[in-house]
Amino acid sequence: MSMLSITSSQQAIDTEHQYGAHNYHPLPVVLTRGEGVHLWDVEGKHYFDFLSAYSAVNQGHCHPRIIEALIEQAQQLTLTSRAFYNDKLGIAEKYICELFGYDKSLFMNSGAEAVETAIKLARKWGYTKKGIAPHNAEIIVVEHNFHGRTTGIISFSTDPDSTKGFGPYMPGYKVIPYNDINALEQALKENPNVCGFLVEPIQGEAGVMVPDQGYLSRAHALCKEYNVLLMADEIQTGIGRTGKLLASYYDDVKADILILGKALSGGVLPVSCVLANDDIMLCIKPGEHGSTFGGNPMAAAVAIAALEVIREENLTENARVLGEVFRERMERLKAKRPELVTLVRGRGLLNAIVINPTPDGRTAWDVCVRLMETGLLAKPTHGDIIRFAPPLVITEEQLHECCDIIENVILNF
Ligand code: IF1
Repeated sequence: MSMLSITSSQQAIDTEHQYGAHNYHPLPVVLTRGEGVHLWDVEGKHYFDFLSAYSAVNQGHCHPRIIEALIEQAQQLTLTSRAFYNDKLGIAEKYICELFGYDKSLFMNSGAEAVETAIKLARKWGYTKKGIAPHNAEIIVVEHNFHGRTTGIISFSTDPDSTKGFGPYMPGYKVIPYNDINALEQALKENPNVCGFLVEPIQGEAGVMVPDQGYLSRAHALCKEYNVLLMADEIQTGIGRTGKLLASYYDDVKADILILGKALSGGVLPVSCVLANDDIMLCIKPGEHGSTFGGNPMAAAVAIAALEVIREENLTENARVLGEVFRERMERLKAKRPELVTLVRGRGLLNAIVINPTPDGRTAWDVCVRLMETGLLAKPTHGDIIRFAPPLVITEEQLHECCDIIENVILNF
């Protein structure tokens, strides 16, 4: 069997169309190389990456420190399974526990796996520590949540595209409005079987929905009052993306269960992690949870390097400062085309603009196609929202160059 070689973008698109599931509708661009904020397609055309693989590439594409850690470990030991110890996992566990201030960590692979782990952990804690009757634990979630795509997680999604046709659904969830502290209090008051409140500190997929200042801290206070675990899904908002190491820190909140993924590996391989203190984490006993690749030595080595890069290159602070610059530029652009750009919102370098469809029916998708044609890659979410999330290594000069591209497209749209 001869190895196919891709020599044109169209050939790649056609090959994927024939042999790949049609579970995505990508922008028609075929990337072959990435470095920092830069991407190049098969024909050699350059793009600025303004999606960062949904905030998995905070450290920039192919960061040399992370790639070096990957290569070095890959030539030594890649996988032992957890049937045995390896000499890297303990180092990564200690590093991440001390960085985020928890007693224990549990490494998994995908973000969804980490969310499922957190759900099992909260339920286990509910039964063994809170005394909830078996099989009666409830977890409160919010409207427009996105926590992954397993059948368990979509059971509490409010997005028909994520749920329809995939039933039956897992019971044990209560959906309330986001950013509505009264709704949370009501849900906690009326149900003694609640073990957890699972929430994104800023909703990414919903369109970078930033809650009121104090929402998360008041939610945490209510969770404490009703003996319920606050479970922060920081898979997209964490690791410097929003201008603080965790978006929870905007409210000075330290969640009872912290869920990380994506940039935990700098986009090099799937690494996720759940953090909690002993009274929660030790509710899961040996043999009760795990995965083949979870906590493998390569993931451990890459995770340490990915977190060190965030700290040593001050990427969180860069995200905070340049996020202000970006939103200021977008607000000025909105003032020039208020009928097209109706809203700008975000924190750090997780931002979004809302695009009003034009009278002739052109939408955010068409804006993103124009951006692609002019060398910047971003993708719309939910039809009218364009998320802008460049790697946190972006310089102010590059940011202004990208804002010029966005401005040029919008003003001529
Ligand atoms: C896709 C969305 C973003 C996440 C949060 C858990 C997960 C994600 C807050 C699950 C993953 C990814 C999934 C990816 C696109 C992207 C996404 F559009 F799907 F919703 F970012 F907003 N919690 N988000 O954002 O992590 O299992 O994917 O590692 O499904 O196309 P995962």
